[in-house]
Amino acid sequence: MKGYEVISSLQDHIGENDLIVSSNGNISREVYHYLAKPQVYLRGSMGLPIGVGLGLAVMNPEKRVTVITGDGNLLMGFGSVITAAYYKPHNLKILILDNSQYFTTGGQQTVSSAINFSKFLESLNIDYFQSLKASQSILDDNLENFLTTQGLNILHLIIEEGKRELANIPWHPIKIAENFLQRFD
Ligand SMILES: Cc1ncc(C[n+]2csc(CCOP(=O)(O)OP(=O)(O)O)c2C)c(N)n1
Repeated sequence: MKGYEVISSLQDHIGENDLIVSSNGNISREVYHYLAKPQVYLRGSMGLPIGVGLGLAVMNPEKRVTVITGDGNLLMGFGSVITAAYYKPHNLKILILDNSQYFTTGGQQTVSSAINFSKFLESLNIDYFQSLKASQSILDDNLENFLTTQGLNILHLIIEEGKRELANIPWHPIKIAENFLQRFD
């Protein structure tokens, strides 16, 4: 299953109360094209989505914040997983879309396969954690639990390569922020 298929499946599970933060590159493009707008589409620097999502979750306890991150972004900002685990906001969900590569920049291999996610996250006492190969039945069985279980939740999904021809987000980062902030009016 491809990342954009996972992302478009999320649309059936989210509403006005959901804030989405997506990692830069292809994943932000997919979130822009396949989920309700506006969300926080990170562009430019890698490594930031979990830190941004943690801040949003802490400041907006009545909202549900879902971070959608590639494995490359996760690896670049791994410290933020530990910070999130320390504060354990009840409303933060982290969806890792792991294609074992930096797809956006041409498919260079990442080292995500070096991580034993279960063992690593066990030490952090994450409230909900699953590591699975993405498929429709896996999503049917796990997505709702992942999103609705109270606590800091992590769903690690192995995915196939995404769509290369997706158009870039037509909004400058300042416009992305302005559009997103209108949701708080
Ligand atoms: C700090 C930094 N280094 C490198 C890049 C170039 N770059 C943009 S997207 C990307 C790959 C992101 O990988 P991943 O998060 O796994 O998502 P995927 O592209 O596989 O969907 C890279 C290397 C960048 N934007 N920022």
